Amino acid sequence: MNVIVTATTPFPDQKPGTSGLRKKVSVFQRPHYLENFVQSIFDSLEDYAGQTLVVGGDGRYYNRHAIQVILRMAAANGFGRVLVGRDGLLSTPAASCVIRKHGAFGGIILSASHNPAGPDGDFGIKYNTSNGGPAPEKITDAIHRRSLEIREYRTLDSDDINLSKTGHASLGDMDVEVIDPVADYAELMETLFDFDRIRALVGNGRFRLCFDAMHAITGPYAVEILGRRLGVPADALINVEPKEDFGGGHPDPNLVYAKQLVERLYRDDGPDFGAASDGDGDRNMILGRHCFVTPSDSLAVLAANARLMPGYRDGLAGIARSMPTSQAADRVAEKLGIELFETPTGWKFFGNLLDAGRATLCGEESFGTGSSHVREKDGLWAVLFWLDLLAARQLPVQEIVSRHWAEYGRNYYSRHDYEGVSADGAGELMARLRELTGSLAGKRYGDYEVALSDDFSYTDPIDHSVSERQGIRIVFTDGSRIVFRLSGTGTEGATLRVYLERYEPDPARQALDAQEALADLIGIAGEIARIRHHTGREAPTVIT
Ligand code: G16
Repeated sequence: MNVIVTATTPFPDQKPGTSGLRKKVSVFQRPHYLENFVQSIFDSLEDYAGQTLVVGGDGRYYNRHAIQVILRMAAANGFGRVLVGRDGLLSTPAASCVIRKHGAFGGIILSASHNPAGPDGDFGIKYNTSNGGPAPEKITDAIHRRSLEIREYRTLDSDDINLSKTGHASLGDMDVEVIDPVADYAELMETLFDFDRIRALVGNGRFRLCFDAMHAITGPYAVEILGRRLGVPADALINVEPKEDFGGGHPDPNLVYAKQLVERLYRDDGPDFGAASDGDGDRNMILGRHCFVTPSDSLAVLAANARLMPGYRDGLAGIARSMPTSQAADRVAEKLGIELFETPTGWKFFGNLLDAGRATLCGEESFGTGSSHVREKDGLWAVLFWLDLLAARQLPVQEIVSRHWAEYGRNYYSRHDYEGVSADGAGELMARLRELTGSLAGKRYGDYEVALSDDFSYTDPIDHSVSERQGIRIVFTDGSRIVFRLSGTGTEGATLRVYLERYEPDPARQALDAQEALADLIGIAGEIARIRHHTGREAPTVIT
């Protein structure tokens, strides 16, 4: 085996964010940049000689090149086997599934999630551990520390491997197995949901749906699972051909970026059910005709109905949600008499709870829902869950949601994003809020009185690790909340996120438009944080 040791110097900016290292493609293309980070990952791990690594990505621009670099470096660093998706493809939840199913040591996932792709777009890389989940902070911190002192990396002098066909190849002493990226995942989905029941709904001649893969990774998964295994007609699956630049789009399944799908669902003759997934297949958006289900409500509805699904027939151990996610799921947990966990933003914080069997369903306002079946959020899983739910309850989406609100109350919810603002301005805004937190309790703003305000800190109930400064919370006496935090996934300037929530128990007052219902809180948020002053923006860039 011809190992080459290359001298290098550290880059100062390789600190993983909310979900791995995300940068512009041009940054990753700088000489040694990718190699430094990959070697820093390997250097932060122990005892992996001869072990199995899973590698795959969302197929965006630079995926092909990066996979070959990682394969060579994995061989040179002593891994025994790599499982890699055909054409270098693996959705994020499928990668998690493959790591778990094949007992791999860990995995490297190449994705910048929903961020645009192409030579001028974004790229990303993250490490997942043997439980299939994103590396916890302990490991990402170690990777970062290593990246600041790295002096050399190891690679092989060898040609690219042909990844276009499943089968085996050798790279030095390492076995490379090219696997079907969909098979293991599809098999797992069949154990969780009643495919016969979904097939009957989809084929009943009345029910119509539309799934939008946004030219990203879920295309092949949707074609196999929704199309071939469940009988969804081909014209109901749109943008299913994965493209390196996602067709020039922004594969973020929300009301702004999944425009084509939203327009279809808001037509009077639109489909009964609509859904979209993101660049790497872990996010989802759920729509009914003339109806958008917020991710927070989706988590609550799925939790309340979980026992209808074969995979969750025995009930849920607990529910976990990120702090900024609405408290809708809390009410379901209370009624079910199960634990509810409030974690910082980032799927990695659910890992310990899932591993310990304390939580079964998890969800985040950022269009992420998932369960203990893997250790990532899972877009297509959520779509199948909803389809099986519609099949079991035989009600329209809107009706399921309004009956849920009537029973539990409605948590009006919205997130306002100020994207690409100046990092200095956003930093000042947060610093000022942090100073204010101590003095806000008891203050009145119109009808609202502040009950509590702090910078959220989380102590993991399993390993007792502490994560501080996870977002400013302003909680009012009626349970309404405003949360401020800076995104940890952007690649340009800063993105300020403002999360707004108001609880309405009265069914007669649950049909307002969310922005209308939250108007007072939106005004209060602007006033307390002086958003216009610090960001120079009159309005948010994206409202979801
Ligand atoms: C990632 C994380 C999520 C997080 C989201 C938004 O999702 O896995 O846990 O909620 O980013 O994070 P932020 O608000 O810091 O931008 P994804 O789909 O981008 O991998």
